[in-house]
Amino acid sequence: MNYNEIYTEGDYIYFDKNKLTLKFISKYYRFSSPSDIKGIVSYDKDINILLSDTEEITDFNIEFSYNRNIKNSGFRLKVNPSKEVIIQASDERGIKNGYIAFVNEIKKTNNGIYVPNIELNHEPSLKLSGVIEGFYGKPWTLDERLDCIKFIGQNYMNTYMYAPKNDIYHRDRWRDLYPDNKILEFKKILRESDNYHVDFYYMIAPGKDFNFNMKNDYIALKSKLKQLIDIGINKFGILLDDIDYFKGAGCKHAGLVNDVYNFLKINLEEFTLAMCPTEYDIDYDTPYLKSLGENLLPDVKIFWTGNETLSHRITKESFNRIYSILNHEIIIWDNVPVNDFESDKELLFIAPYENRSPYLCENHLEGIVLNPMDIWEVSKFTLASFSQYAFNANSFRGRDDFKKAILLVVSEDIVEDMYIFSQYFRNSRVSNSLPFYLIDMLNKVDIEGIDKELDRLFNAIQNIKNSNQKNLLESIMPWILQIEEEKILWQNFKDGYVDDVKNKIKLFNKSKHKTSANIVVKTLKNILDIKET
Ligand code: LTM
Repeated sequence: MNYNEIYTEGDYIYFDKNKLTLKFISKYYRFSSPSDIKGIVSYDKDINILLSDTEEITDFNIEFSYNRNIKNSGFRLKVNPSKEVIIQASDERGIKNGYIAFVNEIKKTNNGIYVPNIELNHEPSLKLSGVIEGFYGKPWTLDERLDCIKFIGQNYMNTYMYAPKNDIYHRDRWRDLYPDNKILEFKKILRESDNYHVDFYYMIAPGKDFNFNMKNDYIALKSKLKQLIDIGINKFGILLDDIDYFKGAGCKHAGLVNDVYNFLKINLEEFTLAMCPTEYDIDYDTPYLKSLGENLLPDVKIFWTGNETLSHRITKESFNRIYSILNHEIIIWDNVPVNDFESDKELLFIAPYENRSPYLCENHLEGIVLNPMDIWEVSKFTLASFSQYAFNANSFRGRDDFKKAILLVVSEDIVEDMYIFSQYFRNSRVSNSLPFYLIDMLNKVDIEGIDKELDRLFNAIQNIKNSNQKNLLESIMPWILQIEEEKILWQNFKDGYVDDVKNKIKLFNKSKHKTSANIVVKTLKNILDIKET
């Protein structure tokens, strides 16, 4: 990760062993113990944090202290030659972030452990960053959600929003209370969120059939929210996207959300409320947005997806326009890397976070959450890239930094292979669907080049298959099989079975798993002059 400020002081401190001990000194909470600061004790199993009254001689003292001036869960970290680690922050999440930064700066080798004398000062660019599970399709499993929360917390992000369109209790049957087994799942999710300093938001989408004239619907909505308040949730969202609406809806929608706001105020000491308007993907003024902005209570945050549903780019100018219309803090609901739209379902998006201005972070942006694919394992890549943006938007270069992002997801030995693989799965909604070198190869119909390229891709796939990334491999397997079919097709072409290839290629159009690059089919159609059907 790129820190705002980093100073190194000479050499590393070397330890001829593979475990470190730290003595815990807290000026943050008096009389506390390491386990009072969630997420630090378990973060690295090779580091043991002992109580301040330990008799043992430790490798370092680690001191946590409060500094009210540090923003966005940032931190100051100093490792002194006198074997003292000092971490300052203004909240516990910042303390945890500082500790993660410390561990990440340590180098472990077969010979021992090297700890740098270093000073880091950092404040993340985004106040709120993470995921909104808000796609159409099969909702994630509990395990996937827990893994996502861990991933968010361990990569300096802080928010997970629950909004799966196909959870019937979230949208179609929003009036119905959750059954016990689902409540139990929420409790587990809350516990995990707490462990990783992640804020959990529960979203409800009553808009498909909410009757604004029926008192009972207002009551049903509050009863549902009360069920969730009772298990400890205090961050909510009312989603009114993808519904039919009517003239005057802006005022009615504001009224409904305000009513929920007042209800939360009575029931909770502290809470956050966000809402997604029906017009969430434009940056020009409308009667709906004017009325919504004017009538909505000032504390309510509003979702916006950019100036399109699947925004190709999000600029500062566009953001400023929508802010001046809504006059409320905005959370960008960024529809990447989601692939639930039309034929995107056939694709995977393994691409960097791109085409978003670094200047969005200024002023009235509350934060950004990404809407992922229903395949969690594969969504990690764009999320990892986004975490670099959220951490330091000014220094972020999505494509150039993508290998580093991949390293946040897979082990070092297959980073290069995964990078090669990812070139075939660019997100065409946001960027070009092919890297330039492939565009050039296709333009020149460079058969030899394509041949070499396919070998490179196959070699990468083989290495990924041989790695121990079981969940990832399972998730991408249908696309790997498709690429293997394409390789056979290519070989048939090279062996001269032209008629056979012409027949088979039609089947490829119907395949449910495609790559954005699709180089074999594109090239063969070009060479064999096969028209699109
Ligand atoms: O984007 C929003 C606010 N709503 C829906 C999402 O649920 C859906 O996943 C995306 C992408 O298709 N489009 C939407 O309109």
